[in-house]
Amino acid sequence: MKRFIAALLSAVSVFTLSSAICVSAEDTAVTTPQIPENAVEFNGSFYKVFNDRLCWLDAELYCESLGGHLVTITSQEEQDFIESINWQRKWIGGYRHTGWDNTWYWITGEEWDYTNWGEGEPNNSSNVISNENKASVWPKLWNDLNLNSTEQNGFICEWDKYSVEHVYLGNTNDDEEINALDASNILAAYARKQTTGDYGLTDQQFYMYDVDKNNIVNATDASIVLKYYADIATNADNDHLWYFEVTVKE
Ligand SMILES: [Ca+2]
Ligand SMILES: [Ca+2]
Ligand SMILES: [Ca+2]
Ligand SMILES: [Ca+2]
Repeated sequence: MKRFIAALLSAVSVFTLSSAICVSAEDTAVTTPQIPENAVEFNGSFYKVFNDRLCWLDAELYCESLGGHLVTITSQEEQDFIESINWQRKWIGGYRHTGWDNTWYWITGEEWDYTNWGEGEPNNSSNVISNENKASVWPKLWNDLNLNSTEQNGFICEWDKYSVEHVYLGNTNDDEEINALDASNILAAYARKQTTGDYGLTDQQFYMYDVDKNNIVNATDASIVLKYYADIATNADNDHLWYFEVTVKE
């Protein structure tokens, strides 16, 4: 199962559909899904076609501002569904990573496995504008286009299946308890950082270890854990202090 934790504590930016030229990303924080009422459900995910002519990046930022992303088409079934709701040229969430290995990726990190390119595509060129590294449906088969291409006339957002879960911030070892072991794990990560320059934590672990959300894992986080542990020990009702809700992508 594919899962990641959306950072609810992040500031949520407001993004409007007024922009026609590609502008920079100011805040791409993942936010709680705000799925439009008229989005269409398929296989647990929701989809909506937008007919606004944005550049690829602005289209992705708009989807993100609603807690979604540009559609990722990872199976023939999903492709068939997209064809059933779209009869125009639209951006989708595929891009060629020109600054890395020059191969194609989905914006969500899903496996780039299924493809549905049109004949001769991706060709990284057209008679309109070159340097094509963003994917579109054209309207069915895929075509690579330039980021700022005006050859398409909209985009498709997707919202994945989410559930809301309670997470214990400070719980470093995926059990059901916050206790002294968690504090010592936090101190160990802090010590690793001091000696090797690296916490040795995954992004998700870092999120759990950094209890006070100041982007540093250190003794303060461990001391907060110990205080909460003491509170729980002396007053069982206090364990609700540890819950916070996160949206979990399934
Ligand atoms: Ca998808
Ligand atoms: Ca092309
Ligand atoms: Ca624990
Ligand atoms: Ca911290």
